[in-house]
Formats: sequence, C-alpha cells, structure tokens
Amino acid sequence: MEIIVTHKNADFDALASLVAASIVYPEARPIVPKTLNPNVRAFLSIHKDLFSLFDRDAVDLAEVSRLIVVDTAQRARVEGMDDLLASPDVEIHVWDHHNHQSDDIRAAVLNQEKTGAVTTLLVEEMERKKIQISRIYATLFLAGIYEDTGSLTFPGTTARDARAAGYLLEQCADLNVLKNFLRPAYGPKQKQILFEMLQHSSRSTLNGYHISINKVAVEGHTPGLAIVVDMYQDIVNVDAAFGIFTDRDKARTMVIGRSEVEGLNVGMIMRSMGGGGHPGAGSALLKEVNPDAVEEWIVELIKGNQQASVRIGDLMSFPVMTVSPETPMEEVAAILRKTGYTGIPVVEGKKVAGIISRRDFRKVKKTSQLKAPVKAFMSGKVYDIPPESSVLQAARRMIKHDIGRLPVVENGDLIGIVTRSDTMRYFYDTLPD
Ligand SMILES: [Mn+2]
Repeated sequence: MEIIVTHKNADFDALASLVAASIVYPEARPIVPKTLNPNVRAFLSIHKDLFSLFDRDAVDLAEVSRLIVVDTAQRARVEGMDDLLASPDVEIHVWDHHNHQSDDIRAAVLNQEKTGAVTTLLVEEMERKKIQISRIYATLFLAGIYEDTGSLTFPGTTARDARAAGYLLEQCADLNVLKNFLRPAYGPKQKQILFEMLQHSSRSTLNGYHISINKVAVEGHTPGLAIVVDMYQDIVNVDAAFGIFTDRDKARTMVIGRSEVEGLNVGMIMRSMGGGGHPGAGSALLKEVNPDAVEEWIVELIKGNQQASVRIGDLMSFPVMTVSPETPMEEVAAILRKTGYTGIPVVEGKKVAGIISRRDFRKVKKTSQLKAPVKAFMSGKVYDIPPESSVLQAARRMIKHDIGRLPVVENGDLIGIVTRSDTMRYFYDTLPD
C-alpha cells in the first residue's frame, strides 16, 4: 500500500499538496494530519468528503510499502510515522520547497525546489502529465499557492508559482471560495478581544501624536492579533495603536503596534524591544514581563523619539567615492567596474557638479570618447538631500526622479551618499510572524 502524509498543523499548502499528490500517485491514500490550522479545518468541515481523505487509524501502517511526504522533509514535523520513516523496506518520496539544514527524511525520490509553495511542483507535474483538474481541486490548489506566497506577494514567490496560479485560474479555480477561507482568522475570539480593547480604550498625546496603548489578557495561542490591532486603530482613530497581549499561564506577552504616521516608526520601537517590523507595523514577543512595565517602556521609546533619530545622515555612506570633472571617462569606467557602484558624484572641491552613472556610458559612441573628461557626459542635474530628512523622503525622491542614489548635502557640501538599497534595507526589515 502507498500512503501520503504531510506535516502537523497543516496549512493550505500542506493540504493542497496532500490532495495533489493523491492525483499524481493515484494508488496512494492521502492521510489527513490530526492537527490542522483553523482555516484549513473550516474548509475541510465543508469539503472533506469531496477529496477522499483518510484518517490515520483507517490504514494499517504495516501494509505500507511506499510513503510519500509532502511540504516537509523533517521527521519531527510528521506525526506518528516514525516506524515507516525509519524502515529500510519503505520507499520514501519527498515533495518539498523548504530545504532546511535539519531535513532528515532519507528519500529515494526527492523533489525539492525553492518555490513559494510546494503545491506549485505538483500542479506542474499534473500539467506535464496532462491530468485534468476539476474546479474544486483547482480551487484548493490555488488556496495552497496563495497561502504560502501571500497571494504571490511574499519575497519567496517564484515565477513558477505565478505560472501555476495562472494555470489553475484557467481551470476555473473559484476566487469567491478562496476569499472566504484564506481570510486571516477573525473569529469570535478575536472579536471578543477587540470588544474588550474598545471598552478600556484610552488615548493620550505624545510628541504631538495621538496614541492608544491597550493591555489585554489572552489565553493560549491566539492568532489574528495583528488584525485586531489594525481594526482597533481604525475605530479609535489614533496615529498609532499598541496592543499588549499577556498570557499569564505561559508568562508570555505579545506586543503589536501599528502606525499611520511617518514620524512614528513602530518597527524601530519593536526592534528596541527585541522584535521587529517596518515603519507601519511591528511586533515583539516578551517573556516574564509585567504589562504595566511594557506600557511604560513603549511610552519612553515614543518620548525618546526613537524613530526621529533615524535620519538620512545616520543611514548614508561616507566618505564618498568621487571624481573630478576632468577625470577621463575610461578612468571612471574602471572605478565603476572595480567598486561595483552604478554611479558616483562628480565634485569640484566639496560641491557636487554632477553625477555620472552607468547609464551615461550609453552616450559614448566611439572608443576615442573614453579619453574625454567626465564633465562632457555626466548629468549636471543633481537631486540631493539634506542629512536631516527622513528615509521615506529620500525613497520618494529617488522613485520620483528614477535615480538610484542621492548625494547628501549639508550647507552646499557633499557629506555622504545614500542609495536605493540603503532605504530598502531600512524599510524591509523582516516582520516576525
Ligand atoms: Mn508549504
């Protein structure tokens, strides 16, 4: 007998790949894990009979000669299969997209690729084998791809995921069904927490911003708190809102913040507390803390105006590699090649006279022109930025003028340079989940 298994706490990618594998391996029985994510459980409560899934108790593991594992390659994530995973008589096939160092399932056949969702690999396989996919199956597979790729927006998304999603839409995957099940968990528990927050809501003004900080007791793992804080901020209508969610039994406190104003960087505040995020949203998980102390800590961090301390002057690189207007183009080319920079300022004394970038080399038509001074090819129109501007201002400036770097100028003198990747690194600090 052949069986298909996936990891515990199955998400949509796990369930979708489990079902997809049962099509690719028509003899194999897909086994539903005992633990499922809430939205997957909700989906299965309506759809379970459509997919001929098996409970583990319904199969005799002693009969199994081939084990197909999807969406993980780690033994610890697969429940109740230790004997099979260890048995030399069982042929193991793995379909996965994670590639962890701790992968320890020894597979006779390993299909492991760095796609956003593992369902993508199985959909490709079905397409290759020209297997028809019905509308309900296409919907489930698309849910798998969308969940693991954040509807194709997460950085780990690949072109293959998008292509597979396109193929499933051609097979009439139903986006209305998806919308209902993929919606992040906002259920009675979350509603209750929001209600409690609203009952005790208070507003204060700090550094000119309207702030609301709310402390709530929660029990056990509570997903969807970020959405609750989002809705809370909307309703109380403040510049920034913070939720301090404490689980007393586990001595754990989750802090979630949300800000709508540029001057109040929640990501910075959360980083100071050991968490992370971006300017508009962030979170931190704290152990053994008193919620009142956490509230004071947040107030202190806002008062200390942490976010205001991040100015372009802090982010810029210096000293700046520059050339003079008389530098020959070939020398500039050599510098760009050596440093990997895409452009450098041209200066006279400390004043920026222009910028020369790789793009400007397109104006060079004859080799002899490489002997000419850079001033003949540089762009004289320079967009610069003062050191006290915010990162967002710098990013907007670069986007508006389609340039990759801004000289930082103070009292007319060049003091540094800031690039698009500097601002990107600042904004795209990872959000913990
Ligand atoms: Mn996955």
